[in-house]
Amino acid sequence: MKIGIIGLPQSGKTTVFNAASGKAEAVGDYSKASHRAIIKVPDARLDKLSELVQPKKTTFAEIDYLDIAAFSGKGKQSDASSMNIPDDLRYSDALMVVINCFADDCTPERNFGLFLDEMILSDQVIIERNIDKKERTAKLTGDKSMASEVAVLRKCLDALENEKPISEIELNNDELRVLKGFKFLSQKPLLVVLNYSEGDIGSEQKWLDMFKDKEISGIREFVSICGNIEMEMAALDAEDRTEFLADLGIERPAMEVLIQKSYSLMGLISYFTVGEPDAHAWTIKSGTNARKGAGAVHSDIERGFIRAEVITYDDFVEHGSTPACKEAGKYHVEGKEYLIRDGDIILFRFNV
Ligand SMILES: Nc1nc2c(ncn2[C@@H]2O[C@H](COP(=O)(O)OP(=O)(O)OP(=O)(O)O)[C@@H](O)[C@H]2O)c(=O)[nH]1
Ligand SMILES: [Mg+2]
Repeated sequence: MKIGIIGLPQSGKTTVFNAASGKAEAVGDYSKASHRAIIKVPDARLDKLSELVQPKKTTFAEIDYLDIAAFSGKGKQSDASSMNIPDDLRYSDALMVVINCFADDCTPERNFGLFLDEMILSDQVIIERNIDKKERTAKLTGDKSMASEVAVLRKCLDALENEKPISEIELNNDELRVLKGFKFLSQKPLLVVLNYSEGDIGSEQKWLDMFKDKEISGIREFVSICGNIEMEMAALDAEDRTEFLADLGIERPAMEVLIQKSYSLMGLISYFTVGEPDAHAWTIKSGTNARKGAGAVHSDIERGFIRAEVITYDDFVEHGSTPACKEAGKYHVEGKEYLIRDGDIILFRFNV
């Protein structure tokens, strides 16, 4: 899963990137440098399965964090064509936007508005260009599908012109298919990180309250962290980290909070495959059926899907192994329409 960390200059993007990844990139140097880190998603269930099965290898889910300086903060005055939006950002599954809530003279609501404006503007420029092109082609060729694509783009353009991101438009599956290739920024789920100062530890709720009415479940969610402290803590090992944060009155490290929030924002769950060579966590959207979910492991398994053999996590831990679960009648054979649940342990049978 790819998450792009973005925001206005000097909002603390690299600080939050360090807090999320445990890296130690330079902050406060106005360099606007981009960074990348692939982190493992901690999962106590996979630790436990690995302990029981003793596989050769244990593979955790991964998050690919990209820290990218893409926005100017000039809002509508900026020239969108000069906006530097790297492809990496367009290919992100979600965006984490960092808002400065730490400076004495910070203006979080205004900055959030500026950021939304730029995101909307960048999509608007792409849509306008494409509508022109597609309309001309549709006229020349009489291509009906092209004309319906134009209609979908117009629907989006209307919303954008009214300052509404694409993520907030109701779109059916056909319409979503038309938009897929464009990788619009304002269509991506947004995790807004309110980056507050050390002095606000304990009273950080005020920042969340400030944005309470802007939260849209599954589309745009908010979380508050103290970037500076979390960055220092992320450099420690896990045990010391939890202890130090508890002393400060911070319940869970940002590293964990950001992962958990990203999963819930995108409606993601994990299932596991366990075997002698490898115990492996796979990430899928909640509500995915067994056949489609098998595609996380390999497209061949999805294509040649025969059945899924499923054990729940609790049953596996209780009985300790696949044969023991079979004996206890805790081994379920499911068809392609079975909806995978969080924590399922699955063996796919397939034929290609
Ligand atoms: N007090 C305080 N300062 C912070 C916090 N987070 C970031 N800063 C400061 O804000 C400045 C910018 O931080 P960076 O993380 O470099 O910001 P950035 O968004 O990556 O900056 P650019 O990449 O140049 O756009 C630094 O001087 C940080 O120390 C925080 O939680 N508390
Ligand atoms: Mg930076």
